[in-house]
Amino acid sequence: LKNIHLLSSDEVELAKLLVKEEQSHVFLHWADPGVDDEKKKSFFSQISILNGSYPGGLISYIKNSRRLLADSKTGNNPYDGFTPSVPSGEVITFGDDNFMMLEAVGVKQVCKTVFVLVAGGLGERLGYKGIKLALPSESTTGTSFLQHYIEYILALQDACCRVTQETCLNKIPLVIMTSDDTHAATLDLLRSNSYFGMESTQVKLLKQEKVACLADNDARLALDTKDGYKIQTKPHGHGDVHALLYASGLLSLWKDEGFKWVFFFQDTNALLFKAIAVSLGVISTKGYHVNSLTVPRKAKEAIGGITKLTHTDGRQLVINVEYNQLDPLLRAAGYPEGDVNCETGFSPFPGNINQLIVEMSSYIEELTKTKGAIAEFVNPKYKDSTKTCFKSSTRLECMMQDYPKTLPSSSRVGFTVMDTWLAYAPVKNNPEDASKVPKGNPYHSATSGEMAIYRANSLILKKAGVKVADPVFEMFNNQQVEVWPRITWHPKWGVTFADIRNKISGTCSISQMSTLIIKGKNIFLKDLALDGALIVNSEDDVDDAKVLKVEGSVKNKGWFLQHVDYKDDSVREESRIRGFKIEKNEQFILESK
Ligand code: UGB
Repeated sequence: LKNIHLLSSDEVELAKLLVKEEQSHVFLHWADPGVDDEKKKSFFSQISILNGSYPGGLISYIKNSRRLLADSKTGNNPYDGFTPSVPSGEVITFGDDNFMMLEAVGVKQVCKTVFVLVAGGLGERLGYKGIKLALPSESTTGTSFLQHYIEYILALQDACCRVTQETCLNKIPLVIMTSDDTHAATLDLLRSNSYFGMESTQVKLLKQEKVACLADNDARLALDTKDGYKIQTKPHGHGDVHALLYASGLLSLWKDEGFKWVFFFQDTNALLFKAIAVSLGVISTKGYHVNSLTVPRKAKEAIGGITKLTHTDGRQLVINVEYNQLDPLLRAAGYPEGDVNCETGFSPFPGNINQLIVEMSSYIEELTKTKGAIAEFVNPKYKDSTKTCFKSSTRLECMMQDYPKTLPSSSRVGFTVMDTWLAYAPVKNNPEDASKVPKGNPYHSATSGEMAIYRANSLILKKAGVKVADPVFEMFNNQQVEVWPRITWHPKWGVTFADIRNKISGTCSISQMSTLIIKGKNIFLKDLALDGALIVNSEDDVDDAKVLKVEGSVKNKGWFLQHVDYKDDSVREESRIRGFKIEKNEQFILESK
């Protein structure tokens, strides 16, 4: 009360509400007026951010925390009353007739799609010093994840305009959710690279705020131990993206401009755009409100499992059950072995890859009801089995894939299962942790993420008729990986399989030691026999009619993967975390003039 004159009337109201919610401990130690006044003001600046960025405000956050902490203490299972079973979805086989049909339908939907990238995570498991979006997705060109994503979106936009015979009036919007940990570096990466060719107005950054930490089961806010005028905060999770989109007011504007779909994706999966057209084909032909993209999942793999849940009261929903919850849920439901592989060698529950497509109108309708609030959870680490004290403060969390949890049961929530090699190879684990994943499970490291790009591109060209040599096995950073020829192309060369197939003719072959980098759009491979390194560059951005034919035999000493030790500080971190760098011996460069 002695300090009341320092506060605005809104702040006084909020302070009263906090005291009523048993949070007076955050004020009790305040010094007399005249001492630490600036700190007191900044305390309220922080409080007003925490209050404004949570749907329903800080008081709702405290009430929700108390409820979830009580559930956690009594061991209430959020899945009580639900029986899990294996759902059925649309299974896609790359390159077959159904795939080609869906891809052709889907590519026409691209210019009606808003792309939303969640990139607020610090990437603690990877331990890379920079933001993950700045990490090269592969080493032959050094293209960063963000550059790769933007170039894909632009190429998709171009492909859509070509097939619909329209010049799209709307440039595809790209929203990037950042956080205090990633915002400045993301903006800097965009600005210093001229938005990688995208118009700056196409890109919208929405910054998520952290949430208050909780000190005990009564949801008392945790004060910073060094600065008593600060609340400890931690990330709330990728589920914030829905509340931020709702609060931005952008959804209705996009709907009015004719956008129909919102596609959510995460920060380090270089393969994800290879299946985007086909996934849009699925949602538009099936009339789903939500299409969740999945891949076959190894039991206990650290990705959620898409599960059908049937409640004793008859309710049913198809939803992601996070990896740490799937095993206990199955055991409790009478599967004594829990999360195990079935006869296919995979878990029967398809793996969530956090790529979701939602239909715009129903999405806006739902967010208008919920304001974007997503089902939350709390995961306190207790000191002992009495569950009365925490080892360290905790907070509520939420996940973007939980969006369907609040949808009415009439909603059509579907999922699409795609080949892992085509759609999913994230970079999440540091070399040491990756080398310890159970045998047969994916590493999800920078090494495996890069090798997956070469494998996917090799398999796509193989399917298009090119004789691509088989891979060899090699160990990098204690991870055994398949090494295919290092084939990369700029997305404008081909964003659909139909496009790519049209650019290959005759008898083409690529040996295992080869590197092929295709940088232009109108490049056609005919009777190419490659045994070495070949870089093809055409200036078709300047002259669309320009065509470059790549024919005949190319043989040279090529490029090699030179092993590096991840502990060797003299090597760049970007190379160390994958366990190799590229040694360029000899290459042939073909350019259209
Ligand atoms: N992210 C944010 O933008 N904000 C945050 O507060 C946190 C993260 P992680 P996670 O596909 O492999 C998810 O940490 O959460 C962004 C699914 O829940 O890499 O452990 C972050 O920048 C899981 O079901 O993943 O696991 C990144 O882009 C499974 O699908 C994204 O959110 C798993 O991803 C994911 O964050 C997976």
